[in-house]
Amino acid sequence: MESWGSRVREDPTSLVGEPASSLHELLDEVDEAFARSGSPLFVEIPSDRPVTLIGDSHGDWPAVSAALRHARHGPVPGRFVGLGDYVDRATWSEPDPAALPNGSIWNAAYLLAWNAAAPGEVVLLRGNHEATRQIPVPNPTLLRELGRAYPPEEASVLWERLTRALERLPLAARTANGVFLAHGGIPPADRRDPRQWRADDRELLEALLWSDPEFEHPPSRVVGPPYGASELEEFLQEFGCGFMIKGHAPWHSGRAIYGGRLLTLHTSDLFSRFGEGGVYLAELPALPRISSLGEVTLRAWEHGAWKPRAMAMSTMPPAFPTSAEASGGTSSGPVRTIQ
Ligand SMILES: [Mn+2]
Repeated sequence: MESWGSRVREDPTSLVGEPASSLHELLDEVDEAFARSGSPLFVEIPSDRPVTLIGDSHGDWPAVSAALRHARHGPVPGRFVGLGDYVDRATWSEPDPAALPNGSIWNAAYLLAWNAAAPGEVVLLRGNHEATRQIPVPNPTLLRELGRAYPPEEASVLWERLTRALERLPLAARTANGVFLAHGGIPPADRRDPRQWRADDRELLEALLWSDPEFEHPPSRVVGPPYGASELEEFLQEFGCGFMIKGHAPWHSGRAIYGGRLLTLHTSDLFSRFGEGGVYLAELPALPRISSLGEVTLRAWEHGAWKPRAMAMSTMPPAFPTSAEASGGTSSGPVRTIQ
């Protein structure tokens, strides 16, 4: 019989209604793949093929599987990178969602199955929702979703296994053509050499998985140091990169900030009304060097297709709006469009 890994890679909903043993079998394959790869904290991604990137998906397996199919169409499959936050927040509805029930489980299983089968082609970075045991997130839903899909005594065992797998994902990546990739921010100034990174370094986890650019730092976020334009610029130069692509902050999804050095993506119906509005992916061309975001194709999921979308580019980083400005409905600063 076909393995659960290959069935799930074919159809993310294969596990729906199946016993817990099916997910356990899939997680066996995932664990074997992690044992082979050694779970590095940092990944260098070749630029011999185009790279498709997705941002926070939070259980939206229809968008994720459509993005992965887009990345891998054609005779030579392109590479695919997830920027973290695959689980939790599957819906705003409580307690039983109207859409995407248990989406976190099927999304995580789908992505982990692909990563296990094609580790060099499907790369998954860790988001803050994949590190909830080190740094808790408010109102995680994965355990509740497992409790809805499986008997209670199975749900906690599966949560432990799934969480352990997600905790083995790398913290950041760099493409050979000079793009830095992480879920939230950049490493602290004294941790710029990934060979020195440690899995239990909480300050490093906060900076990479939780931090936001300072001018859009929301007052509610309490973890991770905000970073400024010059700090990012200095880091990118030191790191041999032209710009950074990340997820994490839905309020500027689809928008480039800091003079075109930082693009944020969200790939989830749940957050599609935030930022520039849309379910996004970005494509890096297979060039020896990408020096600007102008060479990156941004696409939004519209009527069953990934349509090219002009990238909004905020040129002047404004101060985070005061409550008076925010209530006056001022926008986040001058925006221009690059083609
Ligand atoms: Mn996040």
